[in-house]
Amino acid sequence: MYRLSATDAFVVVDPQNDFLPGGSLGVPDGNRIFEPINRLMPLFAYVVASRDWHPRDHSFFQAYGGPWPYHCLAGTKGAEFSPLFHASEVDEVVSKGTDRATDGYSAFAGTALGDRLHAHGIRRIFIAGIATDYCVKRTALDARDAGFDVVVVTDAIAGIDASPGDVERALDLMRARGTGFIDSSAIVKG
Ligand code: VGL
Ligand code: ZN
Repeated sequence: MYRLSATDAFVVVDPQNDFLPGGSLGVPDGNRIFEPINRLMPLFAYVVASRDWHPRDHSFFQAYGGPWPYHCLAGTKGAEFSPLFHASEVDEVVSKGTDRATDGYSAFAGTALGDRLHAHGIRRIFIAGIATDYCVKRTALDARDAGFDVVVVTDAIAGIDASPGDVERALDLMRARGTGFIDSSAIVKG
């Protein structure tokens, strides 16, 4: 059981149309994350949502030799938060992958998020969102490196698993770096 306090923040990674069914990089069962995410957001004093926000000439797109189809082009419908996501609960939106050379997997790399959370007195971060094996993983690892305690909400994440086992390996790596895991039902308001 985790009892929340003012030093806890909730970081929701990339709840965007392109990562959900119908999107260009849609995770088939992605929409199931919204019930726990929407239920948890009001319990936190500080809520962050990251968004993948790429220029069209991003070097990680297949058109430029990268691994990904076009997705989350800045300002497009695919980059918008899902209508299933209660975006009015968000205190801070962090855009990432905004320059063509950065993969943008982490909500911390090349953003002010770490400094801003430290400035807010945040010590522990709960993480949910998409995709477990990319942006959730990188965000959790960078949060650990930035000195935060990190807890991943297991029923509020969804993965791509392009190579079967990617999600399992991502969970193992996060665990090895000191990330905790919890079901949303065990998180309660302080
Ligand atoms: C992501 C692939 C490419 C993610 C972003 O949000 O996990 N995955 N860009
Ligand atoms: Zn991306």
